[in-house]
Amino acid sequence: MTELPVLTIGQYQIVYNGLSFAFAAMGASFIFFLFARTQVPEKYKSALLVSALVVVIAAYHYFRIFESFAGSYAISGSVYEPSGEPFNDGYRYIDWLLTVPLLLVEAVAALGLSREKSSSLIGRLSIAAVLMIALGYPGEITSEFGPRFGWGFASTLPFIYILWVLWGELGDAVKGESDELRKLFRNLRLLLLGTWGVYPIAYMIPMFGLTGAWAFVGVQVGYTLADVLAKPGFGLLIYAIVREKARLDSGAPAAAAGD
Ligand code: RET
Repeated sequence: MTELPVLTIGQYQIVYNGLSFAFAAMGASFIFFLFARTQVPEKYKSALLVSALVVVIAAYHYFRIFESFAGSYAISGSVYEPSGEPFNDGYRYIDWLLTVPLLLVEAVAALGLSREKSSSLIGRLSIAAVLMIALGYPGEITSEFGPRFGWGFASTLPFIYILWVLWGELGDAVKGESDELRKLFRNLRLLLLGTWGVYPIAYMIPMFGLTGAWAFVGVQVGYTLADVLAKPGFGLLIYAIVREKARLDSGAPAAAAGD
C-alpha cells in the first residue's frame, strides 16, 4: 500500500481534480464511442466497441480511485493528513490489466492484417502486457530504491518488446496507403510512444530522489494524464482511421478541411 504524505490544500486539490477530470473524460468518451459506433460500416464497429469498453472500465476504476483517495485524507487545520484509511492504488494496475490488452486489440484491429497474423500479434502482445504490469506492481508499492528499480527494470523489458513490435507493424501498415491514412498512422505511432512513455517516467519520480508530497502528486497526475491520452485520445485516433478507411472503401471524395 502506498505510504501517504501530508498534503497542502493545493496539492490535495491537484490530485482530487485530476482524478475527477479523468472520471468525466472516460464517462463522456464512453457515450461518444457508443454513438460513433453507429456511424461506421459493420466491419469497423468492433474497433469502436473496444474503445467504448476501455473507457467504461477506466471510468469505473477512476470512480473507485477517486473515492479511495478522498477517504484516505482528512483536513486537519490547514493541511490534509492521512485519515488512516489506506489509499488503494491497486485499482490502477487492475485497470491496466484489463485495458492494456484491449488497447492492443484495438491497435492491431486498425492495422487490418490477416486473421492469423492478427491473432498471433494479439497473443504475443497481451502476454507481454500482463508481464509488464504484473512485474511493475511490486515496485509501485514500495518507495525503497532497490526493489523499485529492480521490478521497474524487469517490467521495462516486456514494455520495450511491445513498443518495438507495434512500432514496426504500424510502420509496415502504412506502406502503399493514402496520404491521409499515412498521416493518421504516423500520429497513432507518436501518440503511442508519447503516452506509454509517460508511465515509466511517472513511476521513476520517487527514484529521482524526489520524496514526499510532490513525488506523490507527480506520480498520480502523471498516470492520470497519460491514461486520458492513452484511452480516449487513442480511441479518437482509431475512430479517425476507421472513418478514413470507410471513406476509401466507399470511394467517396476526401472530406474538406474542418469536416
Ligand atoms: C510500469 C512499471 C515501471 C516500468 C514500466 C511500466 C509501464 C506501464 C505502462 C502502462 C500502460 C498503461 C496504459 C493504460 C491505458 O489504458 C508498470 C509503470 C515500463 C506502459 C496504456
